Amino acid sequence: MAITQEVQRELVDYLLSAEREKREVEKITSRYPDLPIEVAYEIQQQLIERKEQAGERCIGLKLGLTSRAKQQMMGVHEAIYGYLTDGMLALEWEPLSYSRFIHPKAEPEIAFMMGEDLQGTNVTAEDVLRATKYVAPAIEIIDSRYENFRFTLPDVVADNCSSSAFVVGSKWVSPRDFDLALTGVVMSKNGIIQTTGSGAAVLGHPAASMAWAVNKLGEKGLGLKKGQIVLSGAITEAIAFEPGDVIQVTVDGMGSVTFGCQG
Ligand code: OOG
Ligand code: MG
Repeated sequence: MAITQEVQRELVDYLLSAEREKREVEKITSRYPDLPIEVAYEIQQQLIERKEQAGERCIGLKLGLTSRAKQQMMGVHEAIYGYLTDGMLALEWEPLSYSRFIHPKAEPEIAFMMGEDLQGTNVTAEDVLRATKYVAPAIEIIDSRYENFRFTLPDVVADNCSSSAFVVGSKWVSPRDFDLALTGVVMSKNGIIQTTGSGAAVLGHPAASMAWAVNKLGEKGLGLKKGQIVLSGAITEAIAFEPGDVIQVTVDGMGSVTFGCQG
């Protein structure tokens, strides 16, 4: 079935209403099995524009499925990117209400804050590090709008890569003080360690993962802007949580970031 502009608009409405009404929906490739990945990125773009029209502001980018653990968990074999808005930014000292989610999961990430604009199609990890002002530990909360978190690559791209919320630690440090590939990461729930990993899990180095995304954006004439935040991709698999749980991510040399979930 052809994916006309009208169908794209319908799919954006379908995903936005699932998010608003906090219910999971059937993945869109069940109806449109041949949805091309390029069209999925167009749907994602329209979805973000709709959020902007509703008053949200785009504040950065997120990478997804950059680690083998995540690719295996989700049954896909390619990285993806989506957008972060101010409506997704959660604060460490403010408990997150479970009622805003469908079936959320937390994952440990390293956040980058851009010190300069960065755009191009031959951008390297070194270029990314030069353009980065700070890095910090982060927790991304993903909440796919699809039933049981089951999707193909075009589905998850259209759904803005399951983006829902994120928390960034308050200690920001220079990326030049670390070898981010070797930096160890530990995620715990209620004080019990759940997953461990190191930055190398993310396409060899979190900055390499960012370079991949910048080059993808570059092909479309887009790039990162100074002051934007980028989540460089989950370093381990994601874990589910419930009201009453406290999730903490500690990154070697960068301290911790924590959030608590309430009912
Ligand atoms: C897709 C989003 C993945 C990451 O860091 O790998 C992601 C999903 O797993 O639902 O944000
Ligand atoms: Mg993520």
